[in-house]
Amino acid sequence: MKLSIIIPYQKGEHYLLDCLNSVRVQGLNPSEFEILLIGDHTETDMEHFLGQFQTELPVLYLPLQETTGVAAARNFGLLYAKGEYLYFLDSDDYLVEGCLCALLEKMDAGADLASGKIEKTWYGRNSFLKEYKPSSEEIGEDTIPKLSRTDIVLASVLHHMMRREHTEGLRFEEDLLYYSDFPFITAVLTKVMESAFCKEAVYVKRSHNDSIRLPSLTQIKDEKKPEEFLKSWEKAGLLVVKERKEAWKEHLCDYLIRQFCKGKHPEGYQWKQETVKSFAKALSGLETLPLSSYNKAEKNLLLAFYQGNVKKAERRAKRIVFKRKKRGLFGSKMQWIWAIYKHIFRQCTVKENWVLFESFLGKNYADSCKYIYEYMLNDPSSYRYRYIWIIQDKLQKIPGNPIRVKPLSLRYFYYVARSKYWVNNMRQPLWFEKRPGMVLLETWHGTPLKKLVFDMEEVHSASPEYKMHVYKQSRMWDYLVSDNCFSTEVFQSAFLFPKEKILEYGYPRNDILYAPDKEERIRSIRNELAIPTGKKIILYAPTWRDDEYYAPGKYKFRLPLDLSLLRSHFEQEYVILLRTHYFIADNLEVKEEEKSFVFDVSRYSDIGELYLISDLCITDYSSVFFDYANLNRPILFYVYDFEKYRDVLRGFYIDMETELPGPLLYTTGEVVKAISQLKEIEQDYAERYVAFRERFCNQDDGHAAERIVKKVFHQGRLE
Ligand code: C2G
Repeated sequence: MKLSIIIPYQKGEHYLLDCLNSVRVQGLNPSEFEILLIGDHTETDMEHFLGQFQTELPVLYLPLQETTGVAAARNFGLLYAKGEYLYFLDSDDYLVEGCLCALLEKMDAGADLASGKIEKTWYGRNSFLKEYKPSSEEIGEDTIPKLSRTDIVLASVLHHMMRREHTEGLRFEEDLLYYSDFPFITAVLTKVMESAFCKEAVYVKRSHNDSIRLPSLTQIKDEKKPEEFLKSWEKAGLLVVKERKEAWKEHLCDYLIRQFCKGKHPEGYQWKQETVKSFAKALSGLETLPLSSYNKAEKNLLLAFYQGNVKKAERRAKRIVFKRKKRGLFGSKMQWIWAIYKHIFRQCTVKENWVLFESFLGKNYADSCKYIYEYMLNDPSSYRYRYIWIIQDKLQKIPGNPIRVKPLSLRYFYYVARSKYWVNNMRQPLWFEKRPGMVLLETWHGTPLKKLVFDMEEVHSASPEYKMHVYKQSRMWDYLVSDNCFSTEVFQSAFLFPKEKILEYGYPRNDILYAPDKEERIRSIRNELAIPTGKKIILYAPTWRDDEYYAPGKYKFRLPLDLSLLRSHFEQEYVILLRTHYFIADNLEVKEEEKSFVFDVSRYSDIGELYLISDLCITDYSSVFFDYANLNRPILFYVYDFEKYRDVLRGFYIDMETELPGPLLYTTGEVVKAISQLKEIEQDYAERYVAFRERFCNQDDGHAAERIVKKVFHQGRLE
C-alpha cells in the first residue's frame, strides 16, 4: 500500500461529499491507497452516506469510541494506516485534480516530504473549480518557496505528504483542541532530509460560511485559545531544529501581535493577566528576538515582553490600538460621530413614544414601513407617538411632517440611540446594539422565492459572512412580518427564527392594492410620471445578481432586454417602465429616440404604486410577483439566466417551472411573442394563477397595517 489518507470527520455532509469526490478524481489506483475516515461521534448515517462511493473509493470508516477531537481522530487514523506515505486531509476541504499524483511523484523520486499550494475559498468544489485558474506562478519550474512568517505550512499538518516511518512513535497532542498539529509536524520536520514543493499540487482550504451551526476550529471563540497556542508552541519548540528556529519564534511573535493588538477583544474575549504573563515569560526565555520583520511599534511591544515587563507591554499594545483608532478619529468625521453616539446619545434615556421608520436603507419612502406609518398617522389611538423617518432624499414628500434624518448623520445616531421602536424592512446595521426596552419590528421585504441565509449552501454575494451577520441581527427582532404561511415556514429555517415572533398578518405594503380609492390614485400616479393618456403600461422589475457587484450593497446591472425590438412591436399600445432593484448602483441609459416608450422609474420611491398603474408585469426571480399577483393581472418571467441563478447563485423554494402564474421566457423574442398573445397566456395560466393566489396572497386584504399596529403598538391587543 502506497498511500494512507487520514480524514477526521464530525459534521457537514455536503463538505465531506466534496472532499471525497475530490479524492475520487485524483486518478489514483484504488489498490495503491486507502482512505481512513475517522468519525468523531458524528450524527451522519455513515453506512448510507458511504454507499455512494463504496465501489470507487477504498474507504475504511473508523468511529472513535471514547476519545474526541481532531487530534484523537488523526491518532486513531495513524494506528490503522498501512501506507508507505501519509497524507492528512480535512473533511471540509478538498483537492484540485492531479494534486495527489503530483505529490506522489515527488515522494517516489526520493523526497521525505512533499508539499504544494494552499488556496483559500468560501465555496464548494463545483463553484470553486468553475472559476479556478492556476496563476502564472503555478506554471513552470517548482522551486521551494521561502516559508513566509504567516505561512500555514509551518503550523499545520495539512497538505504535506510524508513518509509513515517518520511519524513512528509520534502522536497529535490530544489535550490540545485547536493547535494540536504544530508539535506533530515540527517533529516530522526534524526527520526530513529532503523536502519537495510542487506548484500544481493544490489543496483547497474552505472557510465556513455558516459559523453559527458549523463553525471551523478557527471560527470558534474560546478563552482557552491563547493558552493553548502557547502550550503547542512550547511543545513544538522542544523539537525544532536549528534552521527552523527563527520561523518558530516568528510564529509566537506573530500570534502575539495579531491577537494582543486587536484591542480589548482578541478573538472576541478578554486576555487574562495570567495569559499575558505566560506569553511574556515565553518571549523572555528566547535567546534573541526575530525583530527584523516587524515595524517600530511592534518591535517595542515585543521588546517589552522580552524584558518581562508586562505592564509596559500592555501600555505599548494599547498605544498601537489607540494610534490606529486615532488615525480614524482625526481623519474622519464618522469616528467623532461614533464616539458621541456611544458616550453621549446611548447614555440618554430611551424615549417610549418615538418610532423610527426606515425602508430600503433610507433610499425609499415605501414598502410596509410606509403603510404602517400612514396607518398610524390616521389612527386616533396612535396619537401619542412621535415619528422619525430615516430618508436620504431631502425632496422626498412624506405626509404628517415627521422628523427626518439622513442615514449615518449625527441626528440619525441620536434617534437610533433613543427611539424605543424601529420599524425596518431590511436588517438593522451590524454595529447596532439593542438597548433594554427597545422593540424592533422587522417587516422584511418580500415573500422568498430565492433561498435565504441558512437555507443557502453557498453565499455568492459580496459578504461571505452573511449567515453569521444575519443570525446576529435577527436575534434582536421582536416581530417579523410574514405575508403567508409559506413565508412563515421559510423564515423559521432561513433565519433560525422562532415561530412565536412571526406575525403572519399579510403585507402592509399590499394594502394599497386593495385601497378603495384605487382609481383616483392610478390617475394621480400616471400624471406624476407623465404617462401618455391611453397607453397601457408594462412594468419590468428584475432583481439583482449576487455575483455581479462593485462592493457590498453596490451591484452591477446590464439591461438584458432588447428595447428597440420591444419598441418596434408595441410602441403604439404600450409604454415600458424600467425599474432596477435598490441594490443596483449602475444608472440605466435610455436613448433619446426611446424616451417616448421607455421610462426609467428606478428612483421612484414606492414600487407598490407602480404595480397599481401597470397592466402587465415582467420580472425574474424578484419577490415582486408575489405582491403583483394580488392584482390578478398577467405576469411574465424573463429568466435569461435561469439555470445559473437556480443551480449556482441561489436555488429556489418553489419550482419555477411548474408553480408560477405565468410563463418562463428566455429571450426578448419570446417576451415579444408572449406580450402579443397575452389573452391566450392568461387563459393557459388561469388555474395556476388561482392556486398561486390562494397560497401566497390569502392574507392580503387591505388591512395588514391595521393588524400589525394593533398588535405591536396597542399593548398587544388584537381586536
Ligand atoms: N424591488 C423593487 N424593484 C425591483 C426589484 C425589487 O422595488 N426591481 C423591491 C420589491 O418591493 C421587492 C423587494 O424590493 O419585493 C425585494 O426585492 P427582491 O428582488 O425580491 O430581492 P431581495 O432584495 O434579494 O429580497 O424574501 C425576499 C428576499 O429577501 C428577496
